[in-house]
Amino acid sequence: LGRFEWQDPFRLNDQLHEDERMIAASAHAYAQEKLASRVLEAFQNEQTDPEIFQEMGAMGLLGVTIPEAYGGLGAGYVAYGLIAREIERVDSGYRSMMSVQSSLVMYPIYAYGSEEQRQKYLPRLANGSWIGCFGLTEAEAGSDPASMKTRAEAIDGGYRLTGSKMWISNAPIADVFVIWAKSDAHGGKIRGFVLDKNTPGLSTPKISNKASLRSSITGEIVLDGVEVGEEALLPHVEGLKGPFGCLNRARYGISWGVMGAAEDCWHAARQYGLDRVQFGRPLANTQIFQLKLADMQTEIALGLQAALRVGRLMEDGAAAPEMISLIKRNNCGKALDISRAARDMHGGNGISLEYGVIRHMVNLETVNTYEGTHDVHALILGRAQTGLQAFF
Ligand code: TGC
Ligand code: FAD
Repeated sequence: LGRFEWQDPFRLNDQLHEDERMIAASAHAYAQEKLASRVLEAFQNEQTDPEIFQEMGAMGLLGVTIPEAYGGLGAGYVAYGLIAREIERVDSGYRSMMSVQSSLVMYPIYAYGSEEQRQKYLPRLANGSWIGCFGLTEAEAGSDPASMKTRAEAIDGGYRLTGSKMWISNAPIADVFVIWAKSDAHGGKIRGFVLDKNTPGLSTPKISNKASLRSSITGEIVLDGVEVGEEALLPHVEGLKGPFGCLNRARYGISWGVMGAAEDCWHAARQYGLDRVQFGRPLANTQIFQLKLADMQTEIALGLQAALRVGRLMEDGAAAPEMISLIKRNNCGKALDISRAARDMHGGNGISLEYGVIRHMVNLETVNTYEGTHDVHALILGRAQTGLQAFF
């Protein structure tokens, strides 16, 4: 008979390569030693510590799938997912900072950029001395990015960008801006541009008073006639498949990350149930409590196994975007359910930030929404199985 480990029912750990286990262990140690100690204050004060990028860079946690020649680790997508899981075990906001930098800024510069752009940006983004952000969403174009209004008009030797982006992670502290705009010079097609901070006309007001993801700074990007040279254009992609190619990677990482947050809620609820006595016995000695723990264990084990499967397919170049929609949607939804159940199982203590579960719960509301909402991913899966477009 095989052994059963309650924390790892399908023995995911045994399915990893040795180098993946080492990367996960070092991400775990960093997250528990350096991030867990500051998350409560960061969340309470809605403060993002930019030094975290340099710390993550020093640990080799940024852009791990990018080749070593550009400062990455040349690691696979499972390693990337394992890092996301360990960081989000502490807080979704910290994982957000990492995944924007890795999947939404370093990836497009690597995949769509010129050699000059790669050399200029990737090493500094990998070591965290530069912080990146990704501007796709606009106030009037969220789930429907094709309706964006931001424009790039051709000028002598380059482009003038006008428009504004909304809800952009890292924007107020960013050094590097990947901006998606409709380019008049390219028949109105969506093109990517890489902008540096301090370019005249570029400003990044902070969005305050978020009740969710408070450890990760969010802002607008206002482009008031920002003029850039030809060298700012990402030359190797056009159309929505540019930003979606990045989103595939970030959504995949999220499917691992949210399982880390869910595991933290599950483990906390289990321990709370073992420690807390009511009616003369531990809460964990009641059927309803055990039912909830069994549901959490089941969904997390299945969710991690699915993420591992898609990760291996990505490494083989065989993952379809719909697979990523399936795991992003399901793992986010299940993590949100688990965090709500864990909050309930902590009783009154569950509403205190001291216990962490309500922080995960409100964070996961954002994660369920960004990178394609739960319902938008349902429509992607519905379209794939009916052939019918139900977005409009
Ligand atoms: P549609 O007609 O479906 O596609 C247009 C073009 O894009 C291509 N494409 C993809 N390519 C690669 N990967 C994918 N996943 C792709 N999905 C679509 C497609 O092949 C087509 O190419 P071409 O060459 O034929 O033109 O486009 P649509 O306008 O009907 O899109 C519909 C929909 C709803 C699926 C899509 O717009 C969508 O996914 N909306 C959600 C928007 C979203 O995810 N926004 C995320 C913003 S970034 C963010 O949230 C970062 S948070 C980060 C953090 O803090 O962690
Ligand atoms: P809407 O698109 O207006 O959706 C509102 C509701 O309507 C949702 O329930 C949705 O599922 C539903 N809906 C929409 N269309 C349909 C339809 N056709 N049929 C049925 N229901 C539908 N964006 C970036 O570009 N870069 C970032 O770094 C970034 N970071 C973010 C950080 C945070 C904290 C947040 C909250 C958002 C971030 N986003 C970012 C934006 C995020 O991707 C969008 O919020 C998301 O795509 C949803 O868009 P929306 O908010 O405009 O909602």
